[in-house]
Amino acid sequence: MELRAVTGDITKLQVDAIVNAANTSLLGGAGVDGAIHRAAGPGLMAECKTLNGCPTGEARITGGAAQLASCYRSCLTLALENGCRTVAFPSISTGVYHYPLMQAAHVALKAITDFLRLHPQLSVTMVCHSPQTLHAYQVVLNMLYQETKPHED
Ligand code: AR6
Repeated sequence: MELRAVTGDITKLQVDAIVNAANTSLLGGAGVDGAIHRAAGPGLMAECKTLNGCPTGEARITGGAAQLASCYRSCLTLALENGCRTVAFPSISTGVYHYPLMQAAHVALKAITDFLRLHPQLSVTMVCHSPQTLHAYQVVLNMLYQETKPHED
């Protein structure tokens, strides 16, 4: 099991799946969604048009994928079902949607950690696009790690 937070551009990661933070139409937007569509080219939009949107809290997978906790779990479930072992997430909902960063980090990392306990073959990277985002995810990662560490008397 591996869970880490790094800074960078999610479109540049060598992983089996990257997760987008799209709206319910799945038909493109700004932020990480725009970056992923620019990197993927027009084929991704063509595929998204066939999906008929995605309700909040669910996930969809394309060739090139809250209810925030459910959204992370849905993504990881889909990744597993599709044979992906390494998955990169952006900080979903904390850009255009303005979900409070620390709360989003806590929801995301708790959901991912719980999932990875059951599926330790998965390796997850949180790709943080700004120093503030990376800081929030590192603080929460440390906090969760302290909570789960066995007590030393
Ligand atoms: N790699 C990693 N993270 C990135 C990248 C990148 N290349 N580019 C931006 N981010 P946002 P949301 C970060 O706004 O809040 C769109 O219009 C960004 O700095 O992309 O879930 C959709 O179509 C922030 O930390 O997603 C929806 O309508 C994080 O990704 C709506 O915005 C998420 O910011 C979704 O809003």
